[in-house]
Amino acid sequence: MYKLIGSAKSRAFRVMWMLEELGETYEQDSAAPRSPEALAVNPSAKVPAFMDGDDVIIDSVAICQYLADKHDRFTHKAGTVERARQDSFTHLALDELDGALWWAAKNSFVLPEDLRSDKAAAACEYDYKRGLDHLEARLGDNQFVTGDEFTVPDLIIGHCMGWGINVMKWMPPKGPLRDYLARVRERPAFKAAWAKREAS
Ligand SMILES: N[C@@H](CCC(=O)N[C@@H](CS)C(=O)NCC(=O)O)C(=O)O
Repeated sequence: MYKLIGSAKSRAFRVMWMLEELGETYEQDSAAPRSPEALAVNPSAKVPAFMDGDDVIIDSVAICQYLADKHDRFTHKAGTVERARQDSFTHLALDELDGALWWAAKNSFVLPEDLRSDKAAAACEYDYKRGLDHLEARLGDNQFVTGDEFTVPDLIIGHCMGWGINVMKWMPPKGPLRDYLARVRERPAFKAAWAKREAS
């Protein structure tokens, strides 16, 4: 049995979505970030963490990629050029989207108040939108980032863009990027995970 530690309103949602894609059952402890439950499995007390039996894996992307590799779905094989291209989209999602979203969040409610900057939100929005431009250029006419197949970075990008729209009100431009996001979020597994999030 898999166990996910972290609430649906955190990056644990990415893992919930991946588990729905795979049709795997799991137990969930909706532990908050920095809670004693999170600290028990992760020295930084960040969530999500994930347990496969007695083994603990930390970090949403590491967990999603682990599950994709283990079940041989939603990923290209390690050691192929396709996988390198796939991983490069995962890093685009982390560097250019998650990074900007997280720095804005840190300056809004995570960092101690005296270390927050008023200009951070505007700088992060600027940087995030550059990231979207790069994504749009690299996506081209593809259905999903690596072609016709949905892979791990589509899930991470889909989560980040949802966070951008719902929390920060950073809208993607109309056209290919919005169509891409709609395609990613139309997936039954996304909808099932979202329903669990809303019920939580
Ligand atoms: N790269 C990590 C980031 C984990 C992370 O920062 N999670 C947030 C909640 S979404 C957290 O636990 N924050 C608490 C903190 O920063 O102290 C991942 O993707 O899992």
